[in-house]
Amino acid sequence: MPTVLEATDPRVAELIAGEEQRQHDTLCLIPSENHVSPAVLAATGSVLTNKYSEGYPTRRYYQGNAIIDGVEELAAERARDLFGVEHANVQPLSGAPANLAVYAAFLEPGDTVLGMALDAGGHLTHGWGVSVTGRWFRAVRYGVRRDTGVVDLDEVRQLALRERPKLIWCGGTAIPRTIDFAGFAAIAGEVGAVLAADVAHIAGLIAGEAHPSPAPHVDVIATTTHKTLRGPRGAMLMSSARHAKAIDRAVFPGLQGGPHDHTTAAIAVALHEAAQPAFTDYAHAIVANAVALGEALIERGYDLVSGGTDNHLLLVDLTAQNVGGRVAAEALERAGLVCNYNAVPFDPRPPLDPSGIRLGTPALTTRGLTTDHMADVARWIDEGIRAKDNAALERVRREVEELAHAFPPPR
Ligand code: DSN
Repeated sequence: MPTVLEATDPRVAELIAGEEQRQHDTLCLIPSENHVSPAVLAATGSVLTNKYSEGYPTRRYYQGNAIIDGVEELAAERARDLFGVEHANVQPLSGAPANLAVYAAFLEPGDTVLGMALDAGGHLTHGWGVSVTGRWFRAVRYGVRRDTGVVDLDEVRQLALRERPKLIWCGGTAIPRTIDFAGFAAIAGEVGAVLAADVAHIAGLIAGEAHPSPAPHVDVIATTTHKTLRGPRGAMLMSSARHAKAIDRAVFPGLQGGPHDHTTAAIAVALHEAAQPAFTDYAHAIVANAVALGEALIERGYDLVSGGTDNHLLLVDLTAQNVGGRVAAEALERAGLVCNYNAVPFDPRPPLDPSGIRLGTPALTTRGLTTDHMADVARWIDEGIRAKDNAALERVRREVEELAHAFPPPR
């Protein structure tokens, strides 16, 4: 009996089935991806996608929103409880729009923003030149120290004192070490800047108490909901009550129209799951797996930016292997190990063919892999990168697939 999608649109049904099979057969090492639960998937695929609800609960521009109000209030309440904040806006459509809303809430075009450089581990929206955040605002960037690969708060402070930013970002997309929110807060306080923490990568670790929380230290917490938090593709902005109005007005009507209510429901489900004791175990297991994977790679001669990891992510510098990150990532994909090529700090190579790959353990951990499996994962990465021909990659792929089938994604 064909499913309704197979009967209506066999081509799309086939593409979705193909993607499901790909996820089933391979191991996802992309640190910003995960496998959601069947409950999150069910909410995402619900009739809530049919509704328009511009505005906020009890203040909508469309009738018929009593139930949607309940969904949004529940999601916001769960976010406040889980992250210990006074205000949560669950409407941002994804990470980049959420971050743009932070600018809209606190800055005027031309104001100065201080963020981590993309090629040091920051995010496009923290003021990188090709993003509107780097074109419409005066962006100043900090990086990491060449000798440690870690953010130097003295450098951040000097820059902040010199440039007097109105907004400072901490957090990013390729930061393998603990973020010192209190240290950033001291600097922001000294120069009177708004401090925003982009915790998209580590939100699940914060929820599971495997990374310190920014909540006591920062003005705004911006996060996506689909990485370590293991929810649908969406985002949230959280703050003290003092900033609630500015943030809400920036999201709607400042930047967005109607929120994606099916996503809001799925965020509520993910937050409920993240509030369970088992999620704390999950968050700590992610970190334990990343540390074990890092140690196994170091034993095999790989250089890790900053020498290791405190979180879910490893940034591997392949200079010593004399292999470009892109070639390595493509070879690993043929071996069933899906990662992304990534610049390393002070990378002499171009962004489309950088020196590194970025690895993460959230998705592996969701499948149930433990530290006992990480030596094999490191060996496969090493064999995939060193493979001389397709036959060698195929040998690795078969071993990867065997483990992947023994630990399927949740269904
Ligand atoms: N979310 C980023 C990542 O880390 O993959 C890209 O925007």
